[in-house]
Amino acid sequence: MPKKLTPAQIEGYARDGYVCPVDAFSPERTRAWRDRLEAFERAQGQKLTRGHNFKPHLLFPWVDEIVHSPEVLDAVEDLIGPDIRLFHLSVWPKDAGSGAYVSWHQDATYFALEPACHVTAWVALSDAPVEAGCMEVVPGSHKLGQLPHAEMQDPENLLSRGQELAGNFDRSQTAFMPVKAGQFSLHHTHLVHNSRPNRSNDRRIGLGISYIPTWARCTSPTRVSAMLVRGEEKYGHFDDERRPVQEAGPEERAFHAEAVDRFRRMNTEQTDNKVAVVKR
Ligand SMILES: O=C(O)CCC(=O)C(=O)O
Repeated sequence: MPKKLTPAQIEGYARDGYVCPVDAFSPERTRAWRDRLEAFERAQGQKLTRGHNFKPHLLFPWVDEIVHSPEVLDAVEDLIGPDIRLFHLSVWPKDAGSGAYVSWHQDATYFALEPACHVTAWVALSDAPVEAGCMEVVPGSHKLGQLPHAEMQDPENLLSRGQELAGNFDRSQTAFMPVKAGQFSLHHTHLVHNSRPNRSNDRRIGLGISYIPTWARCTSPTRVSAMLVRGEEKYGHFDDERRPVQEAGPEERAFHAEAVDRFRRMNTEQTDNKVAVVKR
């Protein structure tokens, strides 16, 4: 018996590689989280964007609340079972009218997960309609397995390595995944997807939370950390992550820096799926 998703949504995920939208949080609760994020950015004098957007669940108790929430985890459990680790989390902000975009890619490309079974819950902290550059996907492409990627050196591309699907991949049949603040979408790690620049009047902000079953492992030489968020741990494939207590306190910052460093090292060790580096 599924905990949150309908049988049709579970079938849709198996067939198409995504589910969208799923209701989760009230507009008020979601707005309060956005306000916390933007207050932190103002205090730091820096926006959480490319280069500063990894693993905020280790810094902010309010992000910890989202990643442990039954509203999200019940749906994730319906897809990958009851024993769940949070493998990675990126904040995806696009200012209104900016050129920021995300190139066509598959999430699995630099994750070294065996098997490639992770699911990303993209939780909207602001409305993300089509004009704001919500995600766009190629339905069913998750069945193709890992495809080769090139790396594009383009500062507007929010992907940390500028990775982009190589070759002439057929993108004539795509679907958008618009979500309202407080809703989320789910997508498979091999689903081909991108997102275009934000042409709306508001900032578009989402948290891409990547969950894995605890039995999945990371094959990279660098051992990475991942947070047990539900169920039991029997495998020891990851080092545990510390839950934040104080907002961006000294212990939180130190743990976060070490975890991000290890994650980036693991990332750069993945060269198998890369075909070229291209300047734009
Ligand atoms: O936020 C976006 O536009 C892209 C997010 C993404 O690529 C992901 O969550 O895997």
